[in-house]
Parts: sequence; structure tokens; C-alpha cells
Amino acid sequence: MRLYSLLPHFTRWGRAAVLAGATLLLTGCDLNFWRMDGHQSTIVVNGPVARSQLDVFYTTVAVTMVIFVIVGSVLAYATLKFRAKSSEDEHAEPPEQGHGNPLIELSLIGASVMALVIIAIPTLKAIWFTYDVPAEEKANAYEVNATGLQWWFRFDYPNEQINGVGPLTTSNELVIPAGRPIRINLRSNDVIHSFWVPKLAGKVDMIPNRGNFIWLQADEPGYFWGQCAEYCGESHAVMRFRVIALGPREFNEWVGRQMEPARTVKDTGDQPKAQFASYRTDWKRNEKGYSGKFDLNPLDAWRAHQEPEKHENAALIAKGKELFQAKTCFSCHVIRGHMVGGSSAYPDLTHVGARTTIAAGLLENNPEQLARWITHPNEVKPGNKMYVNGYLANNIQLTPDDVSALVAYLSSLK
Ligand code: HEC
Ligand SMILES: [Cu+2]
Repeated sequence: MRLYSLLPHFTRWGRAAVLAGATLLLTGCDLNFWRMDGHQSTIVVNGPVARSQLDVFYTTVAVTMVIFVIVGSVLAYATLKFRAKSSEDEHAEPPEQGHGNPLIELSLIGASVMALVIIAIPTLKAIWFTYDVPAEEKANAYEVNATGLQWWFRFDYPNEQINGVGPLTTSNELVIPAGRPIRINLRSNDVIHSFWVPKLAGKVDMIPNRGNFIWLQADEPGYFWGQCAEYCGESHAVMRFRVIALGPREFNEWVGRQMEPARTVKDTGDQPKAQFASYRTDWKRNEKGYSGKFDLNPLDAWRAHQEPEKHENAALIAKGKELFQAKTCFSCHVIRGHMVGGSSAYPDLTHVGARTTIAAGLLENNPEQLARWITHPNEVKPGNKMYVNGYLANNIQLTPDDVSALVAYLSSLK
């Protein structure tokens, strides 16, 4: 209470007013704070499942507010009316004690039951509604598989089969069609994780050896923040993901691009010599390096990310591709069409350049952050399997030139 003692000349109310004013000043500039519209808000929502859960929340708040006001008023009335008004009152004998009033007690029981029923009806309706896609919408639902792995998410699209390969696979950014119910099968590869996109739906656990599912729907195209919501080990707090909802045509175009094998940049002779020559590779832990702020709105930033860079250095990219094999990266990561190797236990990088984030929604996907990730994976994300099973086990060492080439290659994989 240091702050309090700095304000000795104010009355109690004066101090309270000063503190309230300071709080307002500190938070007041952030409009989203007052609208309660953070990235992971459950109050400003964008889909029918989250909305039905929000309705239950408001119903409960309304009922408990009524109880609060009634009980609070009775308490205030009794406290004021029967307080000791003089020093004589203070030493007086307590008044004669009553022993219950059946009418009041029965009414209180009745009122409690009523309150519970008022909360139970919308709660049960919401449990039914959020459990599975409504029957009349089933035919229109789109199916996706989401798997939790320490500490990232894999997404498979069983409806989009690639000849001789299997379902389309991506990681950490789940792209869905807006306006359609999405039924997501939830799986885990190791420990219990939990799938949570607050603006679209409440959380459901991903449990090893057990099939769980969730459904959700985005009202409109948008960019949504998600998070693993079950403690799952060292880097649980940075096990994030994104959901990108697109209109039907844009979604189909995205699927079309993703089904293609990895992109190869042709040498046209007029490309710059060294494009990504100067990243910092000396990142230290906890350094600020990613931002929650976007120049564009996040969905437009995602769209811009789908396009190849204007000036690509084909020679550097080709060198990066060689290094990806030489440094054993390919033994974990699939880059479909470029090299044989990798497994579904590690993120598929066939189109990694077209994502807005890397390392499970933790870092913005730009050359600096890519360089940071591949030079210091363990400092960015303690204990992660890329470091433990790859960098440590295979003793991967990268020179600054290697980093430039690998970053150019990864960025070109649109
Ligand atoms: C032992 C297997 C393994 C090796 C070897 C490996 N990685 Fe990874 N990589 C992973 C894992 C696991 C992740 C996910 C880490 C996380 O987010 O927790 C990952 C994530 C990534 C990502 C981010 C993917 C995304 O969708 O967010 C990039 C880029 C990447 N690795 C590049 C490389 C490069 C370049 C090399 C070689 C220098 C390499 N990896 C070697 C296992 C490996
Ligand atoms: Cu998790």
C-alpha cells in the first residue's frame, strides 16, 4: 500500500477517486479493453457456438445479479435499521430471538429452485446445441482432424485427398470455410491438450487414445486466435494456433494451392544476389521480437502472405533447399514434392511460407523471426522437440550464410 501512503491528505473517498482515475487513465486509451474485445475474448464472439455459451453466461449473470441486489438490500436495511444508535444500545441485552418463520423459509426454498430452473433451461439447451452439429446442418458440415502434439497442432483435411500421399496436412493455422459448420475430430499424439478458439467455441480436450470432437462455425471471414487450454508440459503456454475463416470461393482456392506440391523458384537471371543477408542471429531469451500489432488487418495480412515475394533470389533459395537436406531438417519435416523424408509427427512445411505465424502461433512468420527460430529454437520455446530430438541429437550447427539460405528457401514455400 505504498501508493496509498503517498496520498495522505485525501479523505478515504478522495484516495479511492484518485486510484480509480489512475486506473481509467492507464486502461482508458485501449478501446478494446472497454469493449472486452481482446484476441481471445469470450464476450465479443463470432459464431453460433460461442454465442450460445455467451447467452448462458449472461443468463447466469442476470439471475445472480437479482439475487445479489435483493440479498444486498436486505442486509443493508438490517444493518442500518438495527445498528446501535447510542452507547446505551451497545450494552443492551440482545432482543428476543425468533425461531424461524415457515412462510419465509418455504418462499426462500421456492425462490432458489426457481433461480436454478431459470439457469438450467438455457444451460441444457446450450449443452444440446453445442454438443454436435444440428441435424438439419449435418449435410453442410465440413470435417477436419486436429491433433495436439507437444507443443503444436497438426490439421488434416480428410475430404482433400492428395493422390498417393493421403489427406492434405498443415500445421498451426486451421483454414476453414466461413458460414459452414466445421466438425473437428480432436486427437492427441502424446499428453492431454485442449482445443480452444474463444471467439468461436469453448474448449474441448484432446485426449490420447480417445476420440473427442467439437463443432464450431465462423459467421464471416476472419482471423481468430486459439490456444491449448490444458497444461501439457514445458512450452504449454506458447502452444497457440490460428483459425482463418474464408468465403467459399477463397477457401476452395486455398485448398487448391495447398494440394499442390512445394513451389520451386525458377532462376530467371535478373534476381538479386543476396536478398536476406542481414538477419540478426544473436537472439537472447525473452527478447521482444514479435508483435501483436499488424499494419493491415490480420486477415488481409494473411492474404498478403499467400503471394510470393516480388524479388526472389533463386540461387539462394536453391542453396537453402540443399541445406535443408544436408542439415537433416528433412528427416523430420515433409516438404512434399521437394524431397523424400519427414513424418506426420513434425510440422509439414510444404507451404510454410504462406502462414502468418511459425512455431505454433508464437512468432510472426517473417525472415527475422524465421532466422531466430532456426538458430535458437530452445530459447524461443523451451524443451521443444525440434531442439531436443534434432539440434541436440544431430548436433545441427548453422552459419549465418546457412541461415540466410534456409530462410530464403522456407519463405519461398508459398
Ligand atoms: C527432430 C526433428 C526436427 C528436425 C531435425 C528439425 N525440426 Fe523443425 N520442427 C520440429 C518440431 C517438433 C517443430 C514444432 C516445434 C513447436 O512448435 O513446438 C518444428 C518447427 C519448425 C518450423 C515452424 C513450423 C510451423 O509450422 O510453425 C520451421 C520453419 C522449422 N521447424 C524448420 C526447421 C529447419 C530449417 C530445420 C533444419 C535446420 C529443422 N526444422 C529441423 C522438428 C524438427
Ligand atoms: Cu497442449
